[in-house]
Amino acid sequence: MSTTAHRKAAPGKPSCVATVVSDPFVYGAIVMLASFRRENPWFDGEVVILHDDTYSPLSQKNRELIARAAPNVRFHAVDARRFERIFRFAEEVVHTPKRLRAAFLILEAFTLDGYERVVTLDSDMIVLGSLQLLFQLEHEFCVVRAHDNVHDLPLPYFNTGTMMIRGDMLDGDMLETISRSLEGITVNRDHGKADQAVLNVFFRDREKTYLDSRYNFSKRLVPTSDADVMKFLRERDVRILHFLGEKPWNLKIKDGERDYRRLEDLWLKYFFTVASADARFRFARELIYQERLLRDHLIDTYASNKPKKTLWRDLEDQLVKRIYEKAG
Ligand SMILES: [Mn+2]
Repeated sequence: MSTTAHRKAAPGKPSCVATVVSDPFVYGAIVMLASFRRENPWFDGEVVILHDDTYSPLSQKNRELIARAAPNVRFHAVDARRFERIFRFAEEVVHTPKRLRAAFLILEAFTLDGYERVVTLDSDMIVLGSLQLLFQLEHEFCVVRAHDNVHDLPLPYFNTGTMMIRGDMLDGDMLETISRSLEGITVNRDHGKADQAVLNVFFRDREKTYLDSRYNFSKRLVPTSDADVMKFLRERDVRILHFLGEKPWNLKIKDGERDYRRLEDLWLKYFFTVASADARFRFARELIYQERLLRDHLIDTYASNKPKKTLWRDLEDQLVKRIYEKAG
């Protein structure tokens, strides 16, 4: 038995929660971390915040806000050079746009072998109940299947919003292992984009255990007709609500989704209950900034008769550019 393997088997190694946070996701992270803490007061492990100055920058101010939502927090800067081959695969084979590179940083969670297990959660989630099960299961890799909400059918791939990683799947060399496994691979099925595509390819022939959908419940599965969304979620014992697609802390610029206002109200209510005065102030300023950007673009578009599609693209570009500018 190698020393690494021996260290792995040693009892008493702690568990952690890991998540990727960049500046635009800080409001989401505050809600996710505060709700996790509220529903899981028994958890005394660390929260590992994965970030990177190039692809997922996190300002000092935002780190302070996060530390307030999760006291036992550790900021872990990722070495993005180790992701080069994964980026290349994603961009050339599954055609993931470059701007989604931040999403890949969650793969770093597989390398955190100083822990007995790592539970990863997206920062666009609200934790609504106990996640104790995720800290008890003895499998090596657990995820929730993606769901086709149009046909109400489970899909043949998983969503990476909630993952439980332990045993052999938790290894300092996992980025190398994943990179190597992608060489020469072609993809003939849609697994989604970014980290999700990469992990679904990697786990194609590897063992995985599916968790009940309550541990990663898509907002798209909540009917808009239901008057009381909280009642709907409670009846299904939903433990994690996932805001896939458009985020509740962003103004809706695309209008491309159905109306999730009631679910977003839930998120807003949560945010204003748990966030510090400082975070609430910054959030208000952020909304004003977005509003102004949207207004200026609307005026510009209608004055010049640009198509609506151009408006969305310009707005997205500008928001993304702002994220990168902050890094420099
Ligand atoms: Mn997500």
